[in-house]
Amino acid sequence: MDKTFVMIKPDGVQRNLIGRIISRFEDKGLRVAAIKFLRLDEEMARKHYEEHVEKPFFPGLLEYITSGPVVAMVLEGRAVVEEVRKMMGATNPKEALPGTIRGDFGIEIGRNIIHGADSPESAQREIGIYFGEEDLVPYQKAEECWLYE
Ligand code: D4T
Repeated sequence: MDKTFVMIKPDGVQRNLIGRIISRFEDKGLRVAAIKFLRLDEEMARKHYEEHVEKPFFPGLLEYITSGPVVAMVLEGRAVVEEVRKMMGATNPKEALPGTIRGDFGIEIGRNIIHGADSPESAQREIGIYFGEEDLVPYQKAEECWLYE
């Protein structure tokens, strides 16, 4: 099964969206393979956003992402990277369509509620930042024969 990395950001936690966001993924038929509640320190945030450290928005992003606890998780499913990106909506909630997580719950880019890996390669890298091999629990759900042909 394909894997992706997803994080409910500090605003998602503060705004009581953990349950509703995870429910959307469960409703879609995606499987939680690992989950962790934690607060990022500066070192982790720099590692996570290594491609953005030189960008002008990075100081604000760093302050935001370390400002409170987050929920980090690994989700599994067929083409899960792409499916989760569709469900999250555009990076800027202003442009995200209704029906997407950012479109339904967010207003500004600096408070965009959720992160999801943008490719299988990024997913693998990001999973490695937050989880060890032993944290990923392999299992099957009974409903899978009704989700996949
Ligand atoms: P993340 O990585 O948070 O899922 O967002 P995306 O993958 O959808 O978007 P991204 O990597 O381009 O941006 C990372 C992160 O930086 C914030 N950001 C981005 C910002 O505050 N201002 C900006 O102008 C941009 C481009 C939002 C997401």
